[in-house]
Amino acid sequence: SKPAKAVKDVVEAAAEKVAGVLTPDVPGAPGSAPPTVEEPTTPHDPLPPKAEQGAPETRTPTGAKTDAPAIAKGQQGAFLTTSQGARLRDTDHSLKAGPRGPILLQDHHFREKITHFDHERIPERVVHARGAGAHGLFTAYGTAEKVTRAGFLKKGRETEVFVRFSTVLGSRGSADTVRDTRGFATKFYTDEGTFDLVANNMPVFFIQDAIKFPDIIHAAKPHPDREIPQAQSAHDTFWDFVSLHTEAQHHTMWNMSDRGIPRSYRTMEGFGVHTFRLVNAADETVLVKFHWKPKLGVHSLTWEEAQMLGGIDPDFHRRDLYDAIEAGAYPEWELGIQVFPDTPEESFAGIDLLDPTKIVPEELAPVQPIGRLTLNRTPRNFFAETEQVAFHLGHLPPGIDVTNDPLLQGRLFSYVDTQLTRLGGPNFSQIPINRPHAPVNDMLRDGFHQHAVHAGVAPYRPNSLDGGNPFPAGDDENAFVDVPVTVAEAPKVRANPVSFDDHYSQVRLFWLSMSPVEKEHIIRAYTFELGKCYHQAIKERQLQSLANIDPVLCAEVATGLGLPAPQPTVPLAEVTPSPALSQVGREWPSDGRMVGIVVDPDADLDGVGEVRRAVFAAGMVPLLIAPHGGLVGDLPVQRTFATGRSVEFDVLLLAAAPTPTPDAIPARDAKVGAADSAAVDPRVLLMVEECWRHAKAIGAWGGGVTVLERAGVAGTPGVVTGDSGAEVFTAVQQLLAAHRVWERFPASVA
Ligand code: HDE
Repeated sequence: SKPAKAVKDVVEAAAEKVAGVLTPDVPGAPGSAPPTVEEPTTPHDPLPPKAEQGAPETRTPTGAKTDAPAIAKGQQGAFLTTSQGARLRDTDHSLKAGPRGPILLQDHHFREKITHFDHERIPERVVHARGAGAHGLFTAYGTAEKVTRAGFLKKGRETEVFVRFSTVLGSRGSADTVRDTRGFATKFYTDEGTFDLVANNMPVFFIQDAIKFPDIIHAAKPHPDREIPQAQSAHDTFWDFVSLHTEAQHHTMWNMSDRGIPRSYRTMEGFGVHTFRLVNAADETVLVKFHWKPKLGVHSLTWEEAQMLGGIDPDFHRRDLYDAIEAGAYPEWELGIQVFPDTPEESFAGIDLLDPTKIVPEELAPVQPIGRLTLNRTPRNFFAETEQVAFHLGHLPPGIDVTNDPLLQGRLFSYVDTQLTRLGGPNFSQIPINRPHAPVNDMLRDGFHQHAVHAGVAPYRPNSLDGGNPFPAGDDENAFVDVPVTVAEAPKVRANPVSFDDHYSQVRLFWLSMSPVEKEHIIRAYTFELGKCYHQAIKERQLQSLANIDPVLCAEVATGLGLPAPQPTVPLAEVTPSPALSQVGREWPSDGRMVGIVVDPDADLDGVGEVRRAVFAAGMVPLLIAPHGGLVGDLPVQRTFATGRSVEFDVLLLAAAPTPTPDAIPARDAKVGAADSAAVDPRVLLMVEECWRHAKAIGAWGGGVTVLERAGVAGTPGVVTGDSGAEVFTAVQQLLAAHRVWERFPASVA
């Protein structure tokens, strides 16, 4: 037929055209000679060495040095496009068969948009799911040079870091201020390979052997049937486990202490927990424990503040970290090491250094500062950085090695393994936040989410085809050192050393190192948590552990629970308290603190302005609290009586006695709307009451003095008045050195 002939003509014409394009000397082209296949008889010339092998970028796109616009922005250009770069006319309506018809399968934009959204979430971390991260810089003092060859610890060296703080038990969306251990994981992007110091804010752990980790976590996570309680240890399964598995008692007491409810990530210490082994240039070794010491001091919330914040501001710690960094108040820590001789016993002053339930008191082995960490940049994208960052204890540069601590050994397996599920495969080190800043020259290939376009044909050793590359580093080429530690000839066993059997002496040491007010908090925490348990046998069993730690502690908690206090079943340990463990009774710096200032248009606004300037000059943050937003006089208001609550301030200053506004909730004794000119806004009274109860310094001048009187706190400890704001601020600043007005907390134990 005619159409069939037309098709034939078109096909023939096209074939001619193609034949013309293909030149005859191209093998296989029409008219070319048949190819000859020769077996190679001589080796190829080796390919030139390839240091990088087209491996992943060695800089993180979020690092300061790569702020190229294309990377800095998620989007490029003005117009909305598909993921393939085709511009889109409409992203608000799906493609339908008529305005009232069903959506067409054909709508590629709809499907791409919804499919991508459907897969936006990855599994949260099995522990430490809730976290906050920040970038920073580590500067070495050089004081560790004698004990380690690690280049980033040489004097003056600066290394970029990323830190992720976290709680342990809660899900990604849980509250920040729950009673829990905090993670403090630091990635040092050193030029000799990444070093991850995956630490906690407590120096001991619940278990001595990694094989028990699923047990403690299953016990502490919400109950499997109802999935409650969230982010808490105050429930039966947790106390069931720790009362049966008494090596957990030391860590448990740290959690019950004020360390379990930090004031801020900025006011937490960090601890590597395990003992590590450092190797110097002469291959000499020492054993060390890592410590982070916060510049702002070690501070905690009160339990009531922590509970209130869970509702008022569940993001309290995350917000605090980001606000501080973005305001230029960069949080700082000193990294320090306790150094011990590397003897075959691996112990110091009778303390087994391989037992992660034990500390070495700082009084016996001082923490020697080796460098300073400054956090100076918040993440640009939470998911890309904070969520996708992957830490691993085995990320070690030359000069830092591990020990046989059985908890550490197990962690060396777990951290890579968990990323396979969480980050979807073995190439997670190519994710920008995880990319080393040192050149990468591995022979790892392919796998899910492979982003590198590796060159070369021989990712194996030995090879001749890639010129023998890459080569193992020789003795003088700074390779990682596996210290050839002698492993004692011993039978293969599932057992612990005998020294691991002491579960109580260091808990007693911790308890006896606390000030009376800290002891009181510990008693209340145990009483609260056990009071939340339903099973009598669990409470009784935990009381038995407390009896073995200290009879006074046990008796106080037993009274609170309405149970008899048992007698100890082990002799009480003779211990020397370690004052370094206490947060009370020391002089702390006051910078970084939040100063709430209650004002209204009748306040002494010149005085308030002066105080604001003084607060800034002292490195603290002034927050004006007023009946309404906007300005009071020419001063900017940060909080209103509706948005501000006492819990975010370390100090409360009152420059006015604001009368109630119509939106005020009636307080017990306030007559809202009454013609009582002395009536103070009940929310301001509540603020004063709460600050007083939480032992915070309170100051007032001018109209503010009336509020103190109405709240009934005038003249009590830590409540100051004066003729001017400046005078009052100076007085409260002095009170801040103790963090809180501790004498307001009654302590029943000495
Ligand atoms: Fe972890 N831990 N852990 N841990 N850990 C994880 O790794 C694990 C332990 C710590 O912000 C997981 O990537 C085992 C001690 C921090 O991303 C997982 C054992 C210390 C973080 C894991 C321990 C820590 C983790 C979950 C017992 C303090 C958060 C997600 C042997 C020194 C890191 C992940 C971040 C996270 C395993 C005990 C600190 C499952 C098996 C002791 C700060 O791999």
